[in-house]
Amino acid sequence: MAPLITHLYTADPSAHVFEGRVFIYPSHDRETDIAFNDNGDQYDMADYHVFSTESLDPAAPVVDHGVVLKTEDVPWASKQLWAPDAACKDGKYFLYFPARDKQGIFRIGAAVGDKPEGPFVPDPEPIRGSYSIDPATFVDEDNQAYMYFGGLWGGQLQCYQKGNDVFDAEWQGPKEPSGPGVWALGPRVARMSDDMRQFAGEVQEVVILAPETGERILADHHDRRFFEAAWMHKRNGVYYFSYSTGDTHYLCYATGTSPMGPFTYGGRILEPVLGWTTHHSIVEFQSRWWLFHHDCELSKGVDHLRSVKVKEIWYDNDGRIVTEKPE
Ligand code: FUB
Repeated sequence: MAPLITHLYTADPSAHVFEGRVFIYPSHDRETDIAFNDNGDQYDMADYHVFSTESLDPAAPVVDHGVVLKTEDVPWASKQLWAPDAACKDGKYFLYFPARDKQGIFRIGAAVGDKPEGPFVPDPEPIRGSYSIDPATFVDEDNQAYMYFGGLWGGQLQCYQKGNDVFDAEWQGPKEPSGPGVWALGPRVARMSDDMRQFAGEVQEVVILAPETGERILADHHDRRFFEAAWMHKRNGVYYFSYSTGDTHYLCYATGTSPMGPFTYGGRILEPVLGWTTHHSIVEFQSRWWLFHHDCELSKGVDHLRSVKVKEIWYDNDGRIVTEKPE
């Protein structure tokens, strides 16, 4: 299957339907001479483009709306504009993005615009109480918005085991909890304020349960534990929380009856693609469900030079997502 965008390297696609079109908010990958490591330093992105299309027919053109935000625009950011997301509420559009602050700690910023294609004006400070990476926003049917976030290793989620306000530098790098009976770290969720620019309540850990035991997924179960790339979608009243398992390279999902969780592991959405990372979004468009994701086929396997793709996904009669193979 051909990438959607070939004139740039793009990754981590967050897709939304705004104003009848599909808008894609991806990372913009670029060449770098930074040595590869398991901290992800080579993922050294410096700006965001927004893309849109009126059709997911493979022949339909995808419009590049150009640069909508860059590192220099963000007073608190130093580098590494990683996976973004966007939301619309009350006629305003919001771009959410992680970046390292001047101390090298990942925070999440909000930028505001009047149109889905931007431009977006960043707030001067990151969202208070935000940390780690990969924000994913979800506006529920009652208009309450939520932000899910977090990522292990280079994403620094493991540095907050002592609390939301305590960054434990000892845990920096490609580290995570392990050992018999140790629970996996969960992603984080917070309700958003009405103006969508701050958290409205406490940041909470999202609990993902193993269906066999009803207990939390264990840290050593790398084929199931949350690593990064949170996403939320709702179908037939069921909340689907989906994510990447990182070093085992699966996209998985878990379901629940509340946007705050708990969620019960449901299975795999996508088997491993070419490239280390896998990251996605799921959106309904014209009554069909679509998986946006990335792989490294265009760059012939260079892990940090990725390309966005889209494929249709299906659910069985019990609401289980049918596992897809990369194409
Ligand atoms: O693109 C940089 C990072 O790689 C993202 O934040 C992760 O989800 C992984 O895709």
